[in-house]
Amino acid sequence: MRKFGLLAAVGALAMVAGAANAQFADRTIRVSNGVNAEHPVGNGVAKMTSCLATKSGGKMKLQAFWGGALGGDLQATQALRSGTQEMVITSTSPLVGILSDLGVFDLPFLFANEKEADSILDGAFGKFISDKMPGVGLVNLSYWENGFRNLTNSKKPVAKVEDFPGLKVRVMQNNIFLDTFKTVGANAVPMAFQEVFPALETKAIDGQENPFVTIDTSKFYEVQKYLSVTRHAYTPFMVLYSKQLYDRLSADEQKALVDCSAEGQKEQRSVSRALSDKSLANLRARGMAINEISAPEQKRMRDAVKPVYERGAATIGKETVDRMQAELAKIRS
Ligand code: KDG
Repeated sequence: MRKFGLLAAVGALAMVAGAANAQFADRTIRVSNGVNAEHPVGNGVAKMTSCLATKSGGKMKLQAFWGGALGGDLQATQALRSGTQEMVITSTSPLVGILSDLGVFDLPFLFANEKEADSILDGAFGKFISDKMPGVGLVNLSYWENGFRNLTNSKKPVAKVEDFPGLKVRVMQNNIFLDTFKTVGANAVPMAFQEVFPALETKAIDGQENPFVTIDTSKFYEVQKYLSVTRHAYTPFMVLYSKQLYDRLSADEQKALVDCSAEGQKEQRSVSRALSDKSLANLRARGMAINEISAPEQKRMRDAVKPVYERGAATIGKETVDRMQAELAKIRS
């Protein structure tokens, strides 16, 4: 036993010494997000924080700001580009004004399931998009999961295409989402995430769309009656770092950020998927009227929004859309 204890002590010393030899400076890294700390992004940030502490000997710390405290996704991302903030975990959708290719992820009914999403994001296509980020002043450390989006509203169940007209639905500030909801006849209203709850509460809008986990942790059940399981889009999160601040880090610090964001990704996706069914059950328990969409009606919805792909390619870029379609065809073959 004594020998084992001695070995463990030597191992721990080596690890601390290893961290001490590596180039790490004392840093507090501000990271913001639009959701609340209870969202699985909180689990991912906690994992990333402990990973950085281990790798840097306690020198690299994350300071998390929740609920859009440092501004919405787009505003925080612009702060990264100007070098006034280190990190943001943001949906890709509000960033299409910075890099229009990101709109590819917003194409309606693009992914069938999380497995496809992971294969695309963690494979060649995800790298193709990440490689474009330094050109707009950003470094994508990894993709985390926002998830499959579903429609909520305060007026009626939505079970078929004909139920959308007349609904005032908030969407992210994104041309593809605007086109999708306008194409099915809804009155689509672009809005930053932080404005959604008050707008629902005052009935300035009838509905919004988000994954179950976000609807649950943002307490939309307090101001929404109907939940329709549309799964109309899958939104990734990007774990973005300011390129100008990233370039000032040592190679060891950069590697620690990339490796620990990958650790955070595993944790965040796992918690997001484990929590999704629990969130749906909680939304039901909170009194939401929940309806599925029948297979024939799902097909009618998909057919109705097919023109969004062609119109979207004009802004996303045909090469990017074609590359995505080719990658998906490979995965599905
Ligand atoms: O920061 C990320 C959140 O804002 C995220 O929930 C964005 O899905 C989103 C929405 O609907 O704006």
